[in-house]
Amino acid sequence: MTDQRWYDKRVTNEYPLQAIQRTSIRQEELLQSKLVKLEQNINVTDDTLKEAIRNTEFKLLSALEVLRDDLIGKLDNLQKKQQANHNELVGDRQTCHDLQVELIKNCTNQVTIPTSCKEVPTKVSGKYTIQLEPNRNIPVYCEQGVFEGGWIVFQYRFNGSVDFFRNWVEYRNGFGSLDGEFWLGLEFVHQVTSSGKHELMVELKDRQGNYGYAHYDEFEIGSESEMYSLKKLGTYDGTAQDSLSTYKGMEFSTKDKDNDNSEINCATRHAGAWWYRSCTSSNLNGLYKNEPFVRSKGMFWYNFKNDERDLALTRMMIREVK
Ligand SMILES: [Ca+2]
Repeated sequence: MTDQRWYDKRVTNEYPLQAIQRTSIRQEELLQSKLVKLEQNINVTDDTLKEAIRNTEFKLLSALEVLRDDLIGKLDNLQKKQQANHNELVGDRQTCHDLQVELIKNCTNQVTIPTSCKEVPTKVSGKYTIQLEPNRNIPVYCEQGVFEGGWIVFQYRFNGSVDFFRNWVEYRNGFGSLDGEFWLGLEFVHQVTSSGKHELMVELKDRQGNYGYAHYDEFEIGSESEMYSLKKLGTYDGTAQDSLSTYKGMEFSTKDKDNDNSEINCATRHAGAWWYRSCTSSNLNGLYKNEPFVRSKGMFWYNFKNDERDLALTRMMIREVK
């Protein structure tokens, strides 16, 4: 073989190798380049993902903050409302308490019971409750229309519907009805008249319609142990004349308790109950409509017409003097 031929052959043999090498290098470079791009892409994707996560986190945090602020705001409002409700409740309680106090005050004022007919604020005659002493209330009939009113009526007779010929206990405790005829009771009259100065008014009407009154500016009867004596009787004035002063100091007598000065039983004789001496010129608790007429047994006030005529109406009442 010639040299030229060897050379050609060598060149011919070597060229494909180099070409392969170059191709390989290019491919490697290409691959490298793709790898780099891939890495870059991965990095970009990674950054994008991280960015997205950060954004999401930020949005979530922002949303949570908004939610938290909203909740805090709502809670705050709720607390304010609760406080307002509480304040309102406290206010309502106070109002309720004030109303209660006012109500109790009004009730107390309303149930303030007069201690006498004179303390009754109206001018209307009728039944009232008066307070003799704390926690002791007594129903009475108050006469408010005559002699300037304020009178406690303790004896009233006008139609004979109630029997007045009764015993000591009944005269002590009282009988009849405040709606009709009645005797209020010696014990009551004693307690009232001994509690302070009182005056006495006696009203009469005969069967001819003649009216008269006897007024005494002081009146008091003693206790039961004093036999409800006519302890004090002041000065008389009036139109019926005086038929009572004679008996001042006398004890009260009933048919079953003879305290008079007579040998006989004056209460039985006069069919009544009174401060008999021996016996009497007045008998307002005698028989009503004394028929058939029996002398001295009816209701009479002798000095009214100077006889023992039957009376059609009698009323005895007391009033405190201040
Ligand atoms: Ca006697």
